[in-house]
Amino acid sequence: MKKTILSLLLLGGFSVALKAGDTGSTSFDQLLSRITPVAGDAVPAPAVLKTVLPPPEVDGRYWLTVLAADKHVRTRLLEAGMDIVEIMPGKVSGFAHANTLKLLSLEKSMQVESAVPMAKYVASINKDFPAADAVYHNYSETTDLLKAMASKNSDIASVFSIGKTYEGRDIWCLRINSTAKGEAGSSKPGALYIGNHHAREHLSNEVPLLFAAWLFDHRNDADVKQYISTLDIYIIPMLNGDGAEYDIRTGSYQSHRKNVRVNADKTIGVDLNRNYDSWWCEQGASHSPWADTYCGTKAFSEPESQAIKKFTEARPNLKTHISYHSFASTILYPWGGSEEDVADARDKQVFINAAAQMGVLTGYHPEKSSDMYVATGDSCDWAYAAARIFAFTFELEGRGFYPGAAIITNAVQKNIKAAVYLLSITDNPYKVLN
Ligand code: 0X9
Ligand code: ZN
Repeated sequence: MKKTILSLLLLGGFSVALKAGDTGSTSFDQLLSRITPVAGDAVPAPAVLKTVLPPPEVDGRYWLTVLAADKHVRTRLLEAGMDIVEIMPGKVSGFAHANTLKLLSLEKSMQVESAVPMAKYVASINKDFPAADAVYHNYSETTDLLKAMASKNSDIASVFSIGKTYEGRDIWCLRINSTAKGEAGSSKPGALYIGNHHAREHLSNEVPLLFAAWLFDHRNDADVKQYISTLDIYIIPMLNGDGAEYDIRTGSYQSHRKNVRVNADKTIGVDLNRNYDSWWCEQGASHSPWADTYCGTKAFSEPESQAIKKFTEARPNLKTHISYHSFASTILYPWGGSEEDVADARDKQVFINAAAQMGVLTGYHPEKSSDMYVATGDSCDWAYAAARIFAFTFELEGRGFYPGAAIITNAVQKNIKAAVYLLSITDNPYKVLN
């Protein structure tokens, strides 16, 4: 038989479509109304792809579809170096290096149906949440919503980038302040909410993002109005946009925790919550690049943690902070990197009292961070040590990193109460001692 390459199908451009029911609304109630409970077990099916893909820029492979009538052909394909991922009637698809493609094109009995360069393949596949979790906001949807909210509330809100991620995405910050916009300084007491240090903890983006939507909807309530006019409120819902996108880019979750730095050994990622300069990499962290708790080559080696450092140091008015993670239903306070309590007895009591109160509001368990485990280099230890910010790690609820869409409404509603409580003490956290 003649050497046959039936077709080389190169996929063209790919654009992210609005999800069904997405009206572009910024209203909190409408955003929540898009969330329909998922019946049964909300944890999605196992990943279809068996391989965790490296980012396209470090990959010289193709996504191939090759005619394969039976297991014997499949065996030959494996011998030619193909990584078979999907077996379909009469054909298979999978990854293959350029050399494998060359071998197959010389082999008369092999018929390559399509060969898509890796970069195009990665750009073309689903690149979004699995359908059941479509209400979660990916990077572009998060960006769009932040900008839409700021533009609809331009008298009190602005959006600016605090820096770029490893892959060059903007790290967006929504600011709510009735007098200062963008990066302009303010002497009003500041509250900072950050989500998504960890890529797979997608609920940790939803909570601060929808808290922002709620604040705008309730901007005329007496208490909210007062916070907006007297405080400097910052919301950075998706710190690790690269990781969040990496986690969903195949349409099946990749359980990715870290950012997407390509390490010296070609493994992917640094754990951003081990990369801050607070007893960096002494305990509960790893120097091994392949480890999920890899602390990086030095403190603040990563653009994402550097951006938070720069942001925080430029704003001495910051008083309170929540860093959202998932999942343990806990509210954690320093120290996390030491079994000691914070040295200042008043500060310690502020942490205990405020965490207890937010525990009542959420049903989460308040405790010292290191009571969960000792881990150095986390963001909240650093924020308190470097700037005396009353910084809390919230481990949101869920039975896993992918708790499904149905969990969002409840998680957001209870966390709004705690987030508003934090605003209520931001002018003077010590009032919780009274
Ligand atoms: O390990 C972490 O970074 C956080 N848990 S997670 O499952 N979201 O990864 C907890 C951080 C709490 N801080 C310390 N114990 N130091
Ligand atoms: Zn986390």
